Amino acid sequence: DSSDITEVINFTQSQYAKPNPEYFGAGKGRNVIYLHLESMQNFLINYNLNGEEVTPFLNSLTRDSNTFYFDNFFHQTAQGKTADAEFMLENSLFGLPQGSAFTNKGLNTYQAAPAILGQQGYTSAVFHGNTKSFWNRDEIYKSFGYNKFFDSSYYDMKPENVENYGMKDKPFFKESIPMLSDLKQPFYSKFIMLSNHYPYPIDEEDASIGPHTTGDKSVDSYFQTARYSDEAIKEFFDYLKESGLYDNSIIVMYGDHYGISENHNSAMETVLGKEVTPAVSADLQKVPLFIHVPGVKGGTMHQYGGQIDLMPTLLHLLGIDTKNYVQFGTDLLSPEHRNIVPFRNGNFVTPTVTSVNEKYYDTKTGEPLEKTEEMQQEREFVQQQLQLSDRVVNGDLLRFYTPENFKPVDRSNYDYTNEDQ
Ligand code: GP9
Ligand code: MN
Repeated sequence: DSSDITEVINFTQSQYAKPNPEYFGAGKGRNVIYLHLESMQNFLINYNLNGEEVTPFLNSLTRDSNTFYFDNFFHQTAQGKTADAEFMLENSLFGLPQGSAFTNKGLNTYQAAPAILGQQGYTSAVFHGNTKSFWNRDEIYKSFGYNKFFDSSYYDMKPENVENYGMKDKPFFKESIPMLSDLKQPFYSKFIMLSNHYPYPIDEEDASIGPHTTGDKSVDSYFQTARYSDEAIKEFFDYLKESGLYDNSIIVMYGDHYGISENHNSAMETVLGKEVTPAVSADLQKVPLFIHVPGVKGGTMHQYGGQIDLMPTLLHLLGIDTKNYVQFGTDLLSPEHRNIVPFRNGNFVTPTVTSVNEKYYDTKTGEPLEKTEEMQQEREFVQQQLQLSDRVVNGDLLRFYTPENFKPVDRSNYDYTNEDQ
């Protein structure tokens, strides 16, 4: 009931990290373009396979003068995989410990980014080359206030354009550009990629590097599909530059979750050339995060954070203070950002401590550590954060709280029927 939401608000208010004046509003009024980098893990960045870069374009962005590259950024997903990643970045709420909030909590009240920005004059849209009901997207996007959802019915799904779950990334981006250009600006948009998805099948003509040689089939081809996706992103950037959108858009790229599960640890030992200890395994949950902001000097950022932190980071760049919203993450660019990354199972990582199944390791060396009082407090903080987030989602508690200057979303205003079908 409403006393539960009071406890939540007290917690999130006490965690609030106020914006860094250097970056607050630095991207005000810009379009937002999210690229959901399917299954992209951070170890691919600057990885060398037989003397070749796997992701040369993403690698080049680590050196781009208007791009932040975060090299200690983690996915925090559980069973909901892609859907959990989306849920966190639209709401700064954690996904559920079991199942997926997308599937089970689609009708809840949310104060999601598309709705917040919609009330500031933004048009919002998702682009994805799979059928709209997958992960219950066509329902929960209404609760988030997404104006448009371009699913596979908007794309030419001829056999040569399709692989695995849907559109291949290259034709997907190519066909998306006219639809993106038609949106009223400023827009808030998200492109959910697909080609780099387990078990990483790839047509021979799309493979521009050879497979890895671990002997584990899906691990080996992962490098080829990642290269294909990297090339597709480069092409997309070229389209954005040609259309003039590039100079007026914040582009955020994030890996959604691991691509290689723990079932493939022995192949990963070959890939990394070292043993996959518990601390290395936690480190493997790093995913790339890039934020391109026109006119803002970027660089490689070492703060520790996760997907829960993306929404406040973005809103602050757009000049929207998050203080009155119920958000469990904090702005990565704020000096008050808390360098602790909770995983959905209660494990966590800080710059010094990695906690796995109630054992503790040195984050830098992987050596076991004696548990201290501080570690215990961090563990309790993580538990509390996860539990309070779950209470919000399971109890649909945002029904009981409407932030100042926010109008609740009316789901009946949204409909994703493709009129041309
Ligand atoms: C499906 C796609 C994949 O539409 O987004 O979801 P995942 O299997 O990665 O959760
Ligand atoms: Mn995914």
